[in-house]
Amino acid sequence: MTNRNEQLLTRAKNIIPGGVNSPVRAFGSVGGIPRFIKKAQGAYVWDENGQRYIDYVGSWGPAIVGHAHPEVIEAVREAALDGLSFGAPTEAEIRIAEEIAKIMPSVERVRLVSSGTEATMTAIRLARGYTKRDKIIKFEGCYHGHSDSLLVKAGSGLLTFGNPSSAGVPADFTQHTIVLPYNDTGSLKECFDKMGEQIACVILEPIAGNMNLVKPSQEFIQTLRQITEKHGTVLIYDEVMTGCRVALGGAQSVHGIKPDLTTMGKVIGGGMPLAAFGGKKEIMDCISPLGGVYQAGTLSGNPVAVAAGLKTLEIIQRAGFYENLTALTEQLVRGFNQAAKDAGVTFCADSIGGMFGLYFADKFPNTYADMAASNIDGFKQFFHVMLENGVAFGPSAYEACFMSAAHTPELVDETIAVAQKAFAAMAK
Ligand code: KE4
Repeated sequence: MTNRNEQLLTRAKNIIPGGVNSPVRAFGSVGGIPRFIKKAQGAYVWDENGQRYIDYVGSWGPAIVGHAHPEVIEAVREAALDGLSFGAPTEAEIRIAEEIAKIMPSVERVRLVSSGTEATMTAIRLARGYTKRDKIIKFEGCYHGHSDSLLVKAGSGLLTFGNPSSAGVPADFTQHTIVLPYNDTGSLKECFDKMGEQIACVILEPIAGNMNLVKPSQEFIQTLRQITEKHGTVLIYDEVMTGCRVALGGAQSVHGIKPDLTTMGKVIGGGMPLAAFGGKKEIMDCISPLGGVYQAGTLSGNPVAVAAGLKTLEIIQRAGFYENLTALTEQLVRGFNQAAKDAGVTFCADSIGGMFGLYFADKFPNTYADMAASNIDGFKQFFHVMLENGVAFGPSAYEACFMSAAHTPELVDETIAVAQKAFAAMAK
């Protein structure tokens, strides 16, 4: 059978770098041919060969209510009929801002942007403008989008400044970025003892998802809030992935922590280009036009994207939404753990809310190093057997997986049955 995916990849590569508009989609870290998706509905996606997959990528998080949810599509259709973009304020933007503040009480003021990268880039500029300090701290293994200050890998020494992790980023763009080990309270304290008064902000994934799912310790989270408070450093919770995903109120509601700024994306746009940053009024009032920290966007608060986001936020706040989502996720995790055990494959899975992690290791990772030490090749083998049998996960061992409300216990059982085949194949 001619493989449409292969044909399309060849054609795509003639005009789009790598044939994709975001690198992870190219299957570079798992090998094989990326699937060109023709359509998605509920818990399924179909590729250009007409092959159907039970989908646990969910567009990397946004599709939490299921793909092409009829109510969301209707909201988008209605909004589109009234025009696609005005470049002027609308009433709907007020409503979604009020919804976000209701869901995340730490957010007293919020501004909408079009991507998570924009949200984190601006939050850092805002923290620097507010504190009049230049240095920032991020953690190894956390991803916050592709703005220059954040494309940084750990420096040689523990407290040295980061080095660019991407070509095209001048070293002096990253000289103010300190990269510390995630979940390491000691190095955090050491860094603040040494230069706490110079740190504008700490930005982190409060529950990591870009080195696969990695949960921080209570000690690390508590220390972070205390030490930033003590030194007048802005604490930024990057909840682009965890917001409305691990719980309605995001990781901050799970931790019982009030960050100074929060960045959001993915779920709040329901699959359309919509993200946001927000937090303490005192800090947010530094943003233009009120303050001297500039930020802008032609499509910020786009009415069609806002319509998708508003309807998605309405659906996820219905009674029982997170109980059901969490139950489905835990059912899959239990089933995978049992299947791997039965097959004698070294594997474990963990979850929180509608987010889960698959690890080819004998224990849950606590750091990026733990993930890097896991059996990455094992994941690749598992990934392809699952894909060949109609189950799609993100094409990287370092990505978290996502459940949707459109999945059912029967679909999860079907997924577990495929995993039994995959683990059996691995055990041979
Ligand atoms: P975007 O610019 O891709 O909308 O958001 C960047 C971002 C910021 N913060 C966190 C915690 C994120 O997870 C992301 C983006 N996540 C990846 C998935 N790991 C997006 C997928 C991709 O890069 O294609």
